[in-house]
Amino acid sequence: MSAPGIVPGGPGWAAHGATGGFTMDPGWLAYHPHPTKPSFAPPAGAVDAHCHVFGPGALFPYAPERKYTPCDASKEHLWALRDFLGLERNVIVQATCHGSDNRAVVDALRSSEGHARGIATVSRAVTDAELRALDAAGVCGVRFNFVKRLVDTTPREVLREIASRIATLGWHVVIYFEAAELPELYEFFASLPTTVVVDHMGRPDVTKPVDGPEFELFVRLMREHPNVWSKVTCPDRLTRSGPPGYDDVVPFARRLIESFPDRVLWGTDWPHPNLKGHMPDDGQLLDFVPRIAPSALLQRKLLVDNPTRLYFNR
Ligand code: 0GY
Repeated sequence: MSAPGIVPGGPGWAAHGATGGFTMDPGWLAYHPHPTKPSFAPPAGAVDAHCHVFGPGALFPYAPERKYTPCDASKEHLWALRDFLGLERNVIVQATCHGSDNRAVVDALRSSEGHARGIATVSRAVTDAELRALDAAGVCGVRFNFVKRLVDTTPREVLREIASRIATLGWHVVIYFEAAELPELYEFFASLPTTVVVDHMGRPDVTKPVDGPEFELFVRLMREHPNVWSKVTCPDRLTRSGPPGYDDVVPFARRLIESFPDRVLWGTDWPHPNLKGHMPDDGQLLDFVPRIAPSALLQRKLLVDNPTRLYFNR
C-alpha cells in the first residue's frame, strides 16, 4: 500500500488549514512543511505507534466540545509520511478535537489494508455493537485523557466501567497525564484491569533529575506493574534544550528503554497538535531513535517486536 502521489515536502503536502467551515486556531503550528529524510534506517516492519489524523473537517467534522481546532491532516498525508520515513505501520490515536466521534480514525483504519490499528475514545453510552464495530475496523484500545487543557474530567467510576467492558474484547487502555498528577492518579492506574500504555513517558519535567522522586514514581509504576507500558515519544513536547538533539530528553527515554525493553513503544505524534515552541522535523524524530535505543536489538524491540505484539498479533 502506498500513498497516492503525496510526498512530504512535495506538492500537495503543505497544510492549508481546516475545511468544512472550521477555522484553525490562531497561531496554530502546522506539521513540518519539508521533513528531512532520516539517516537512521528503521528495521523492517517498524511501527509509528502514536500518530493522529485530523478530519479533514469537511468529511469528519471536529467535535463541538473540542478545546482546539487544528489544521486538517488526512490519512493520505499520514501514509505518505510513513512511507517517506521508511516505516510500515501506524497506530492512530483518536485526538481530542474529534471527541468520541471515531469516524476519521475508523475511515483511516479501513483504508490502511491492515497497516494500521486504532485507539478510540468512547463515552459511557457506547453500545456493545459499536464496540464490536470498532474492533472489526482495527481498534484495540481506548484512551483516557487526564490533561485538563484537552478534555473535561470524566469520573473515575465511568472510566472503570469502560475499562472493564473493553477488557472483555482484549483491548487495552492508553493514558495521557502530566507527571505532577501521577501521585494522585497512581492507585487508579495501578488498578486498571488491562494492559496500560502511558503516553509520552508520563510527561516528565526533564529539568528535574532522571533519578529524582518525580520520574522515580513513574519508573516504580512500570516496575511494580508488568501490565504498564510506555511510549518514549514526544521529545519535542518535553525538551527545554530543543531540537535537533533533544539532549535533555535522552536520559529519560534511555532509562525506560533499558529497564523495560519489552514494554516500550515509539511514535512520531504527527501532526503534532498544540505545539507552541517549534514544529519537529519528523526525520529528526526518527534519528532520535538510535540515541535512546543504541543497539539493534533495542531498536527492533521498540519499533517492531513490541508494537507488533500489542497491536498487530492480537
Ligand atoms: C498528543 C498530545 C496532545 C494532544 C492530544 O488528543 C489530543 O488532542 O493528544 C497535546 O496537546 O499534548 O499526544 O497528541
